[in-house]
Amino acid sequence: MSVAVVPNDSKHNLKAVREAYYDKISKYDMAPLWEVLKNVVTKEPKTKCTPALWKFTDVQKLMGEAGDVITAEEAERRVLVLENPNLRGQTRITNSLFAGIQLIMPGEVAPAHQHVASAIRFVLDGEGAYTAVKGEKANMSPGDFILTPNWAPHDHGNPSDKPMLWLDVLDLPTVNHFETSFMNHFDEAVQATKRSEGDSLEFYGSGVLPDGAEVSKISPVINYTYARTRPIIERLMKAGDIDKRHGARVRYANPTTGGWALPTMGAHLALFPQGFKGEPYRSTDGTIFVCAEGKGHTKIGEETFEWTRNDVFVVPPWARYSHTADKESVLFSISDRPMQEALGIWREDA
Ligand code: GTQ
Ligand code: FE2
Repeated sequence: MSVAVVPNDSKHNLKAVREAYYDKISKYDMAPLWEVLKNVVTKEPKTKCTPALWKFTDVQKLMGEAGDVITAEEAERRVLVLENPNLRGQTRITNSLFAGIQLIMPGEVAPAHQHVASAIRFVLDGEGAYTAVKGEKANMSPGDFILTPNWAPHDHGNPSDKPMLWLDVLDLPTVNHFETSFMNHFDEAVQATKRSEGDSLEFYGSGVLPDGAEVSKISPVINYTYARTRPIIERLMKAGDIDKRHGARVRYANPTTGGWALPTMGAHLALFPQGFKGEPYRSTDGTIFVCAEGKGHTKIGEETFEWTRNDVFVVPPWARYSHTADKESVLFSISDRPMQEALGIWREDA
């Protein structure tokens, strides 16, 4: 060891000695943990994500203009990314999830491809466009929750006479965090479908399973339709099964395991009676909400966000929030909770 000459232990000298030492170790690609320890092992979750809300009136207008700027075929996917205001340029709504609004005009096709990132669609507006997933066509209606799991071939088409708009949520930032992205295009823009519309929901979502059904982390149900799910939250509410924070809420489940529908993203649908004043809640999973019906507001930290049909908003990890419903309202929500649970790092503060 070299003999560092420290004539007196004045603060100034100590600082100079340390700086010199840091410069020296830097040449060996090393750095002193003690200078950054408090930033990397924080007492509580630290997030770069900020609360934000996107009004559907704005989305609809701006998306309509996107239809004039580019075709779905040219764009491959005509999507406007909902970028968290504190994560601009990073193509994400939270640190782990991507969200975007997709538009497909009458007669258009978004060609078949597959990728490692899993996607979900939550249908906002229009009627009669479809997404085809692993050989099953899912005709889209508002409120439908549609899965496009990891590596599932998928294409979208709109044979209807109305524009079709939906929310996409993908685990892209996480897949890219792990640097594990692959993707593939198919020669045929539109995949051949082997199953009838709604087969997967009937086969797997009816309390029975086809004999010998494989148990998988990925739900075999392609489309959890609003027509099937909405009456269930209505019954829950009528039965008085209303959580003080979350309302009358169901979890979209994988019928082969009872777990989440996908290993990376978990979703719920909640009904609030008119006048519902939710108690505050927080959890470590930053959560994306969509108002499927009604009108209300959500207090996130010190800010209040007013929402109505098809507005999208995001709650950062560990931010305290509470919902209030002016009318009977339905909120869809999705987060990275299954990933956090799989890693044993998910926490809530009830
Ligand atoms: O619809 O296949 O928003 O691959 C981003 C990537 C949608 C899609 C997105 C995609 C898609
Ligand atoms: Fe895709």
